[in-house]
Amino acid sequence: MVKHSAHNRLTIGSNPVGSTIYYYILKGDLMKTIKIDLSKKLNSLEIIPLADLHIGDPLCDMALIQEKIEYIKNNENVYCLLNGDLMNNSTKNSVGDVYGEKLTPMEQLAKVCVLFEPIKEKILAVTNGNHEFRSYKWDGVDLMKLFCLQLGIEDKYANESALIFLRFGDQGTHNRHLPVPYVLFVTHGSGGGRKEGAKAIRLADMANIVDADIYIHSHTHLPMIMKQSFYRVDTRSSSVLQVPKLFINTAAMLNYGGYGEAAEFKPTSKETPHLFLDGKAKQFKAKL
Ligand SMILES: [Mn+2]
Repeated sequence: MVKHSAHNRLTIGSNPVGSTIYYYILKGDLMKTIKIDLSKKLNSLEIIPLADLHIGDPLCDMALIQEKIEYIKNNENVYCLLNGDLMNNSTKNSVGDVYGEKLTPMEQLAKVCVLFEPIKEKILAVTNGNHEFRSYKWDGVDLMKLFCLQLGIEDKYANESALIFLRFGDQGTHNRHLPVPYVLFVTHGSGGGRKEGAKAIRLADMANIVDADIYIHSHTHLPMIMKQSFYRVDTRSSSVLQVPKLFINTAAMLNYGGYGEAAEFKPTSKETPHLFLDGKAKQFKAKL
């Protein structure tokens, strides 16, 4: 029996030990949605989007990555999103310096598993980057899916983009103590364009795909925050509301040199924006 569930997956039969086998749709017309309900006691949330770590690249700033992970681990209200290119994954068939890698692809996968295991409960979503996708493209092995299976967080895996329905906090007596709802749209991003304007367009274009409160994009290695506004319609009450939309582009955790220097890219900043959500009323901002 094939049944379509609300979580974007097909449920097909049962395995011999009785638990259900899930077959995720790799390519489909449904967007991956992730529903997360956190504590009503949280007054605020700080979310660090981590992407473009490029672990395995000799220029990867491992000390900075470890510092971020420690910060997430040691602060109750700090969570993270993993938005692709965690691994550098230079392979025989890919562009990139396969001979210059500090770790083999297998060692890189093991490293990300060990690094993120202590904070696995605090990972809100995991998307694929183009560097991880190389292994799927050539050999059909999805490295980020393996990472999620290893950590037991398959529910946080998104093949491409993820639409996150996040609720936490308490809106108080006047709002029946409901949690504050936020919608985040997260994708690694793709394609080139070296100028700041082209990178900003890639980020802003996310709003053409789906209506969300916060958009998070990576890949272009330019830390950036911008805010726009939008008229959101509510068909049930036949009303329209002007709402803010926040756009975040993440930084890469790479030092300057290598491919970037050879291709005459500018040195980039390794500081990445942090997202702050309020737990009493719907308010959000990012800081860089
Ligand atoms: Mn990328």
